[in-house]
Amino acid sequence: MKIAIVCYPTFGGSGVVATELGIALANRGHEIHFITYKQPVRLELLSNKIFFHEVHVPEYPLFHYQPYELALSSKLVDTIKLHKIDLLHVHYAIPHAYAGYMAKKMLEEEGIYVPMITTLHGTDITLVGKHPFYKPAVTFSINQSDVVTSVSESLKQGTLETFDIHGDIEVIPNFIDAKKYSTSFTDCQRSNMATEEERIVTHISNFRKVKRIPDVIKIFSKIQLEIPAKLIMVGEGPEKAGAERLCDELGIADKVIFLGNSNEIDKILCFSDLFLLPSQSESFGLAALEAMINKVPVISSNAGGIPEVNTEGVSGFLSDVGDINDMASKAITILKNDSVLERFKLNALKEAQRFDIQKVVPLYEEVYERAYNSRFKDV
Ligand code: GMT
Repeated sequence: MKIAIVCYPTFGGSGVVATELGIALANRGHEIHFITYKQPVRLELLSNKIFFHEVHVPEYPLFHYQPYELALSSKLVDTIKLHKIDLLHVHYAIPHAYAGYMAKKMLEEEGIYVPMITTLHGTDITLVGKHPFYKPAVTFSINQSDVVTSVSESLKQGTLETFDIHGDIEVIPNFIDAKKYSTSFTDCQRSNMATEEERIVTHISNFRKVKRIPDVIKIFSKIQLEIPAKLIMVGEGPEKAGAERLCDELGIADKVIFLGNSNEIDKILCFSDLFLLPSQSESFGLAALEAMINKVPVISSNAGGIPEVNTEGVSGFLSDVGDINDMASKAITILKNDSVLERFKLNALKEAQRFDIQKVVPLYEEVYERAYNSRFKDV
């Protein structure tokens, strides 16, 4: 099939999922066209099955806000016509489903029917999408999608509770390529980061408020009082400067390493002993899954879809949002004993294998087949 994928090209989870999905589909013989404003960060290899089409938004002084949706929908129309695309898969409802709907309508004027699959990722629903300023447009574009998928059961329920949705929402979870991790690094370069007796605790995110970055720092601050440890903070975002200040205030700046955005997540997770994800809300928690496949147990909040990924007492522990004492004491339980840590590490890997790409990508293919075949009855 020829599939157009619209996503955010940044380090955010939805862009990562869309990119990895596109690469996996190309490996299974599909022709994939990414349409976005920048080459997606994880899309390193352009093959003869993968194409990237950049959306340009010309600057015009009259506009206070440059109309990205307009440029995206025009680009979709041109690309779909030129490459005879069979279907459109948009990741993140805002504004992609909206622009996708406009493109569909423009194409229908020319007798071309392209089904649209919309995948809901989380903040497009839980944070941004439900804002009254966006809600009618988001509801409309979800309802106009031919198939809607969500990355967790929790996000599906949240969407049905928040919006007036007419059709079904299918849950297709985030996934991970377990094969990629089956040969573990022999040299994790752990010694660059910590001494032998120190445990390494890691957090990876885009440092937005929803990630509760101060909780990460405070949890670690309690851990390091009991166990020699280092904290590795990976990512960039609005909460980073405050986090650095908090480390100074707590007197732990020498134990916390801020690495910024990284394309070497697997190497970092390779030497990590524990992953912290105390988010306020999290539709799935792809970062936790990436940790787990790298044998890193997870201490997380029990928000949103995280319990569907991190299994209590098996791959890690879950606490109520903001309960940093509980999270710290559970982290210490895992970290203080070598054999306990080893057990959690192996369990984390086993739990992550539930989401292997080989199991999940065919679910998207089934959806594509169904949407594609429905075009005859819908026109
Ligand atoms: O978590 C983020 O801030 C990035 C965000 C995104 O939309 O790119 O991630 C969301 O989508 C991921 C992929 O489906 C999920 O694994 C994340 O849990 C979800 N983030 C939130 O719900 C906060």
